[in-house]
Amino acid sequence: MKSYKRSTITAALPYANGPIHIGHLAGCYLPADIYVRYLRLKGEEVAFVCGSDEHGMAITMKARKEGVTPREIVDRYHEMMRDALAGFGVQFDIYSRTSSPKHAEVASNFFQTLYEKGVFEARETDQYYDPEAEQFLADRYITGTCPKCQAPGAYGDQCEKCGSTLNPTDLINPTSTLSGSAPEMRKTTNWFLPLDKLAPELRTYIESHPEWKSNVYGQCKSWLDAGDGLQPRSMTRDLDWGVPVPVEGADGKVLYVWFDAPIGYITATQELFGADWEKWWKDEDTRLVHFIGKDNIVFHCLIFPAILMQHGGYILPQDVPANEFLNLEGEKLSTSRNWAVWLHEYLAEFPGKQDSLRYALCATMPETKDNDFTWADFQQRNNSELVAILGNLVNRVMVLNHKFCEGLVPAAGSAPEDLEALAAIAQQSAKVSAALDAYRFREALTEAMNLARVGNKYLADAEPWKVVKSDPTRAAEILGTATQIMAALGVVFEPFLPFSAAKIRAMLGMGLADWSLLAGTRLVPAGQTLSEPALLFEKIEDEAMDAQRAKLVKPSETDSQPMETPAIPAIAANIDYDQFAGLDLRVATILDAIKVPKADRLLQLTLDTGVDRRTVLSGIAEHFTPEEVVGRQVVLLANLAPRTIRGVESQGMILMAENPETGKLEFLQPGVALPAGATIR
Ligand code: B3M
Ligand code: ZN
Repeated sequence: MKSYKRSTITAALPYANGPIHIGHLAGCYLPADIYVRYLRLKGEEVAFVCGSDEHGMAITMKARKEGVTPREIVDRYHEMMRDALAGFGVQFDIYSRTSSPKHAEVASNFFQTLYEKGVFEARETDQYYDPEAEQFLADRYITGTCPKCQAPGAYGDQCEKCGSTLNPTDLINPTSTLSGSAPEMRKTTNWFLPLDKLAPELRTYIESHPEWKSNVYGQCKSWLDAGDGLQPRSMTRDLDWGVPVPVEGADGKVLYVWFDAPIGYITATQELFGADWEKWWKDEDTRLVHFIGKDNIVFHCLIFPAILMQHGGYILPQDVPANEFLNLEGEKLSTSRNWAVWLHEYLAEFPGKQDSLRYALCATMPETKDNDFTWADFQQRNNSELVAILGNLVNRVMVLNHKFCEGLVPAAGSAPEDLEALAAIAQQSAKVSAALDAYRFREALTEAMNLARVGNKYLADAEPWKVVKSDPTRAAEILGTATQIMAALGVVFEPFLPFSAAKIRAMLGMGLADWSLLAGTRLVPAGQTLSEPALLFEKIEDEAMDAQRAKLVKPSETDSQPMETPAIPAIAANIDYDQFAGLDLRVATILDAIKVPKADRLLQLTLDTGVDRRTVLSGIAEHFTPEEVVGRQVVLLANLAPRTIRGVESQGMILMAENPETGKLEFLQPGVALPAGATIR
């Protein structure tokens, strides 16, 4: 591999439209921070830049939903995100923001350079325009009926019901979400980056990096190899929030957020280094690495490199170690449903336990495929690994040193078993290095923990607490050996568990961590004074985990904001009578109801159908308690094919009406009490 002098490391600029959750942390900020800390421990020159992405639809939609200005939104979340990431020890050299005047200047100049080089193709297109709101409508601002599945409420770019990708013109009965009026077609000019023409150069670039993670390389190749190849993409938008397009005749247009956001990395670097910034972006001896989530791959591997190539004078990303997605308790993380663990809440609820979450997230990091975070796994990793392995070793060494060695570091031994244990320091840290060099964070963490396991096994076998009775000199040698392993843990865990590693080093009176120490076997000098043992990790009890799981169903702060006037869904496409006649709808009585464990939305109902007794799972637990539903008459779709959910077979479906104003579900009930089994036609 080519050697390099320095590294510019970036982590994706999070949209300033909401707080940060564990998916963001595990996806890119944690791996980036681990990697940067590791490079710094090796004494390498690193710039670690990040900041808030404050432009684009993500921001304007949120502002509209809350009835405030985009500025209010980005100011609120910029601070929140910055503080949450800092709270977890993510050590950026700068955390900037893209709504700054400086960034507008840098991004604008970039655009202008490309414009003057004739890179862009101006294209006139037809676009929906809302005459009442006097605005062109971005895809997300248009809803209508999906042409594929007939579901109402599909967006201009996608139907969330059937997942189809759409164009706004595909929608049946399009409606502007800004004013509720029917949009009209108008012509507009935008500037396109001709990715189709740039494809050969991009292909050469991508194919020069077969060493990239296979999920990243594979995604790039599939974009390049797609049937119709790369398509020109507009780098400007008809929108009033963003960096104005610095071209005549572009009034009311701003730079596409994915044009300006990656340039935000460059702006941040300029803010950090002033006049000295260029070597971080223009020197062939600099390595540029982007940490991102998988949904950002095309932008960092194809579009941003295309922009950099066309500008000229810039290095290209040398690696883009993107992660896949993290799920939570078996479901996709969702901001709008509040199915998430928010970093600011974790920091408030588990003070001093940042490393527990860093550890659990690193251990379940979605490196090559989507992965699941559960509180049970978090608790188990904290209690059985951090407390029982790492914490236990450190605590034993400290307590025994104080008890038998007057609180001073004893000299390590040189018996074969001592040397073998000490050799594990270099062996394990080499494995950690190799894994980190290849962005295999989970493996790196496992190998670091294995060093603590070596230390525990060594102590358990050598039993200094017994040996001390007959041979105090030997007992001191054993403890001296174990103390060096503890010291190594204070270095090797620094990238992963920075708070705890610093405590370990402080207990031993060690200075700053330095990876080169791990090549040796004497990391702390004998005779050095130890400080008092400090608690590294605490056991986490079941109650705390139950409380976290219970929180997952609570409607979010953002969801309880007054919603936009609800859209009454349009009538779906016609079906014929036979399709209707196939439904066996019956009146049934709820005999019993219980909550389904670990499924916060489900009630398990026992029904009397007049014909039989059966079990039906119903997603109504957020709306009704079991007590509230027992005894009710309901309408049951009785001939729906049974489905097994959470190990329980559900034999039918209860019909519910959804109140469009509140989203609350209500039962359908016959106007008079009827015998169970009555048919509905
Ligand atoms: N803000 C998308 C995201 O948060 C976007 C990343 C920008 S990186 C230059 O997923
Ligand atoms: Zn659809």
